[in-house]
Amino acid sequence: MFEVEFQASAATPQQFPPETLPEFAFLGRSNVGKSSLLNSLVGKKRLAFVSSTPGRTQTINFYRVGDRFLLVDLPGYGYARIPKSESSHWKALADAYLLGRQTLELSLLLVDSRRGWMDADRQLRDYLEHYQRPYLVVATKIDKLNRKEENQSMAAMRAEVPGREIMPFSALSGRGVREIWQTITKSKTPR
Ligand SMILES: Nc1nc2c(ncn2[C@@H]2O[C@H](COP(=O)(O)OP(=O)(O)OP(=O)(O)O)[C@@H](O)[C@H]2O)c(=O)[nH]1
Ligand SMILES: [Mg+2]
Repeated sequence: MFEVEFQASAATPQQFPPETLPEFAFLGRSNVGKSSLLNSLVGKKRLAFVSSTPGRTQTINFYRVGDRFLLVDLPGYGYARIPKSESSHWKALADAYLLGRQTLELSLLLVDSRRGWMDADRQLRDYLEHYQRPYLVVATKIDKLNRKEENQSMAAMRAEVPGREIMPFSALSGRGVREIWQTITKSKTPR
């Protein structure tokens, strides 16, 4: 395994660390499970901060995996109780990162499997499509669904993005960790 280390926390684009290694970014609504996925991937329970209160991660946090790549935890969006000023801050920070970052290799767009696509997810998906940014869709908290619900939910989500793979994931059972890890490590760069 690799040594994993917290690298930087950025509240403004000026605080982004230098563009050195390829980066994999975790995007999704507040509480969808971004930090939990990141922790599962690296096998550490408490690397990225997990909270039952939505909207806790307000900065972009960078974690270095060996000398191979960075995993990047973005603040959640779409949480109704976040004031307007903060959501425009989110947008400015996310724009700077998603559009400006030269080393961004792939975004993982997380969608809660119980809810499926929500408007805020669709907006971000359209945004990534519009700017032709590569992304992988991950359906989170799949452990909360039974087999039938899972089939329905995955089918409904896939119907909106024909031809695109959606990976089911659970931080609880570890399902999907290997597939997502493989997608990251085979994605061009890692030596
Ligand atoms: N059952 C289940 N619960 C999960 C899973 N992933 C995350 N959770 C729970 O969902 C809540 C939110 O998880 P986080 O990983 O903090 O979510 P986040 O997307 O980083 O949230 P923000 O940083 O607030 O945007 C926590 O209570 C987690 O324990 C999962 O796969 N299964
Ligand atoms: Mg988080």
